[in-house]
Amino acid sequence: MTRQFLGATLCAAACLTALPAAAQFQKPEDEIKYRKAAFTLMAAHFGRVGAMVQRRTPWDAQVAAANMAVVSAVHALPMSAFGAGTDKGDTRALPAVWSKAADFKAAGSKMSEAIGKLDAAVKTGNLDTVKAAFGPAANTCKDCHDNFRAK
Ligand code: ASC
Repeated sequence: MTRQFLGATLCAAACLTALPAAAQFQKPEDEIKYRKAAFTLMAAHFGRVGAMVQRRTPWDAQVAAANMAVVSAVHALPMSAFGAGTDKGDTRALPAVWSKAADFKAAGSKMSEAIGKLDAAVKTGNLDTVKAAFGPAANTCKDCHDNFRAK
């Protein structure tokens, strides 16, 4: 094994372990577009579960699970798209995202945890179980909107 190959292999392994789907961005505006697209997907699919929880659409465990699968796959992606230079432009992200970076990260972890619990609840197929986990998950969305997003 050449040293170059070994180096490349170790780097690939380390990078993949750190963040499996980390996107690379050419320009700050690409990064802003990316995170907004991810939030749009989350809102659409989370909203479909919410509609069932609020009885606006009929409860369907399979449909709920399919929607939560999208939320679970996408929810962590925006957190890696608030890099340097993406505080300006077509964004409502408040300066607190960067000035209170630890709080922002903690809010993201809280969201992740609540989404995980909601995903598990949806997999039980029981609407009451889903109802109990939905509110806490929605509140983590709201917390971030209140503290880190302009109105
Ligand atoms: C949603 C959605 C959000 C959250 C938030 C909860 O369905 O799109 O951003 O719930 O409104 O307060």
